Amino acid sequence: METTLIILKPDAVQRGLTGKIISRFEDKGLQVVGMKLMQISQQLAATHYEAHKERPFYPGLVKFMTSSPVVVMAIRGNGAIGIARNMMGATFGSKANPGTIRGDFGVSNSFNLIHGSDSPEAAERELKLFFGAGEVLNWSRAGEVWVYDMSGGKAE
Ligand code: IDP
Ligand code: MG
Repeated sequence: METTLIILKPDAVQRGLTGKIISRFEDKGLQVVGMKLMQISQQLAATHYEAHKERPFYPGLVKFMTSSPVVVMAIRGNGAIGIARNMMGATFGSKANPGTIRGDFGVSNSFNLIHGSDSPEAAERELKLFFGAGEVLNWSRAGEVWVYDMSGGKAE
């Protein structure tokens, strides 16, 4: 099972879209194992986006991400990192396909509603940045056996 970091960005919270977006992950069958509303500090935004430090959009990105509360989520499932990225769609709503979160809920070339880790290495790093010890819960879903085929002893 993979766990990925999802951030519902300030525009998603301000536009009242968090419930709809969370529902998409639940409907898909992915499991929410961590979730909180928080305001991202300058320091945390800088660390999280350090790979983009030299990009022209970086100052605006940090300003946007720290401007208003976000919802951070840890989401788990087989292949959860790639599944979540596909559900998010292309980086901007103007280009993202219908049926994706960015494609269905946004039109901007800057505000884009959601972040998702793009690799197992990124997920591990980012989950540690946003969740402290004990904030990601290993809990059993009652309906797990109808989400995955468990007959072979593992989730398929
Ligand atoms: P991703 O979120 O789809 O992985 P990245 O290219 O990794 O996209 O960029 C990280 C974030 O930086 C984007 O989600 C978006 O918020 C912001 N960003 C990327 N490119 C631009 C741009 O050209 N203008 C404004 N913001 C941008
Ligand atoms: Mg990225």
